[in-house]
Amino acid sequence: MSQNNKTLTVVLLVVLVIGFQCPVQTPGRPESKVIPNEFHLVASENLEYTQPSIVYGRTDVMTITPWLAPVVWEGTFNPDLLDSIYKPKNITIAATVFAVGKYIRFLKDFLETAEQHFFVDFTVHIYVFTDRPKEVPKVKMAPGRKLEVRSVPSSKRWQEISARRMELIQTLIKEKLQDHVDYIFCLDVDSKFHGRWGTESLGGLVAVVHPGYYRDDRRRFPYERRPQSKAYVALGHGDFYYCGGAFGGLLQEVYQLAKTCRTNFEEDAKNGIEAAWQEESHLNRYMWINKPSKVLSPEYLWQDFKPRNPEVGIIRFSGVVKNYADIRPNA
Ligand code: UD2
Repeated sequence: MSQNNKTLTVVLLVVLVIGFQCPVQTPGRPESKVIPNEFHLVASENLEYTQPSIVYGRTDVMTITPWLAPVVWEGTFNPDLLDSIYKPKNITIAATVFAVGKYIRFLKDFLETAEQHFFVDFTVHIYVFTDRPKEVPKVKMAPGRKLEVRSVPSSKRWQEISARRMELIQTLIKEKLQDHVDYIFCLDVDSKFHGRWGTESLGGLVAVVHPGYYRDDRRRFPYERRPQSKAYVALGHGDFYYCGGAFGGLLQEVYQLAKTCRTNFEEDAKNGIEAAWQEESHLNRYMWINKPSKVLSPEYLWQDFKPRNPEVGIIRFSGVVKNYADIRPNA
């Protein structure tokens, strides 16, 4: 080996060693906020908590998926332990909610109950998308929590309002959140919080199992069944049926999801097709291929008109009963 080659080899080795020691950083983000947030779980040595059992646990429900993602139910986690792990990380959680047209009437309850139950004592930024900014209610928020209103045009079709959310979420992440938000949840406005929704829900890509179909055979799931749609899932495929009304995770993961669902939705539109349940169908196709790293049980999005099933320990977030004919711009 020539002297020049030796020098080159040494330089390459030094670069490699330094490269392995430094965490991979997203441009423009401080080092403390990089992905280790998700993987490096440091507990305090002073915290006392109930001994976890390796042999006893919930047996009435699935608590881990076949791809080894946790399924979060009441009784599967210790909230104090999780909070003590995530608190020092100083994370910021964003939430998006759309209140277009008459759906503005649901916003007050959503915001007030979020104050009581959604990531209490954490830094939370709520982004409200509406065509009626003047009607956004004033809700007192705790220190560290804030609300931002973003104007969007009204629409004559509810399907369009629901489906355009992916595009607006993608743009919000790209233009506004990249540098200061760690996790994001995208939630339906016609819902209220009734119980804790906190650090146990954090994960890379987070999906919520739909309360309406979780006991059904997957052939009965309302996936998009036409092969010409980009949301297509064939009979006999799929894992769970997930909600369009609640999903989230790390910013980068939700960005990918929103971008893919938006592109696929637009491609379908060009071909004159609208998936059975708009963005919910595209989300279900995405989550089938890109498995969520954490699955939230239907405790995280119940429906008020349904009596609580015995396996649901607590209803944390639930859709209110609504008269579609009265609130939607079209039938
Ligand atoms: C389901 C999903 C919803 C969406 C929809 C299919 C759940 C609980 N809900 O609910 O997320 O996937 O199917 O398109 O999984 N919106 C407005 N103004 C309107 C209409 C809708 O702001 O005029 C927003 C609002 O945030 C609402 C959301 O879009 O919560 C979904 O619309 P929806 O509640 O009417 O849809 P729904 O009940 O069929």
